[in-house]
Amino acid sequence: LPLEGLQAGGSGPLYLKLRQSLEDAILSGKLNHGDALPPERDLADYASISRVTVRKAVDDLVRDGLLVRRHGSGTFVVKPVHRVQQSLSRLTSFTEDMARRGLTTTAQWIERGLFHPSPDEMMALGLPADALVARLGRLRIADDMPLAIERASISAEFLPDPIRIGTSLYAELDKTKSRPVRAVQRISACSLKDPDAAMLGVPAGSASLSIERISYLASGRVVEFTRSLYRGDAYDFVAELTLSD
Ligand code: 16G
Repeated sequence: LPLEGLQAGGSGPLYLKLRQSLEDAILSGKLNHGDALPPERDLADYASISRVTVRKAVDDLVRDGLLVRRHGSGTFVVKPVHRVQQSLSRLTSFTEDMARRGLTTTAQWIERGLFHPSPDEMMALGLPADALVARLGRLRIADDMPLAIERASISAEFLPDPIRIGTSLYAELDKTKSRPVRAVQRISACSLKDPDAAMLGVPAGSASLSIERISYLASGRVVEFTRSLYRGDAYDFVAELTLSD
C-alpha cells in the first residue's frame, strides 16, 4: 500500500489523506474485493500516524460501503455493487430479470409452507380465515449477491404445494395458467434493521426500498400479495413518462 510519506505530502487532515490512498488502492484494484486490510495497528506503524487517525479513515470507508468489518476476523474490501436498472412498467419475474442480465438466481428460504392467512393476507387476497395460503419467504440472490428479501403470499388454490416449487414462482404459476397479467405496486423508502440487513449483507440502518405488490389474473382475481425489501445501493427503478393527453 502506498502509505509512506502521508505525513509529508500535501495539506489537509491526515485521515483524509489515508482515506484517499485506501480508496485509490481499492478502486485501482491494488486491493481486491475479499482482501483483508492489514490490522489498524500495522497501518498506523507503517504510515507513522496514530491509530485514531487510521480508525477514522477506515470508519469513513466502512460507512461508504467500500470496506466491511467482520467481528473477530478483521476488515475486508467489499465487492463493488453493480446497480440493477429495473423497469417499473413491465410485470416480470425476478428470475427472468436476472437471466436477461446473464445472472443466475438462487434463493435462501426464510419461510415456505401452507398457513392460515394473517389479517393482512385475508384482506389482500380476499380469503376467509379458514382458507390456506402458501407463503414463500426468500432471500433472492443473483450470482452470489443478495439483492432482496421477498415474502410472497399466494392463495393455496393457485399454489397447493409450495414446498416443491423451483427457483421461479411465476414459472410455477405459469404451469397452472395462473401467472398474473397485471399488478399494482407501491414503493416506499425505509432503512434496514437486523436480521434483514445482515441477510442482505449490508450494515443495519442501510437504505432500502420497501415494495408491496398485489397481482391479478385476467379475471380480476388476486394471485399474489408480496412484500419485499430491495437493497437501496443495488437498485434503480426506471419508468418512462409520457405527456398525458
Ligand atoms: C419480482 C416481484 C415479486 C414476484 C417475483 C417472482 C418485485 C418488487 N417483485 O421479484 O412480486 O413474486 O418477481 O419472481 O418486482 P420469480 O418468478 O423469480 O419467483
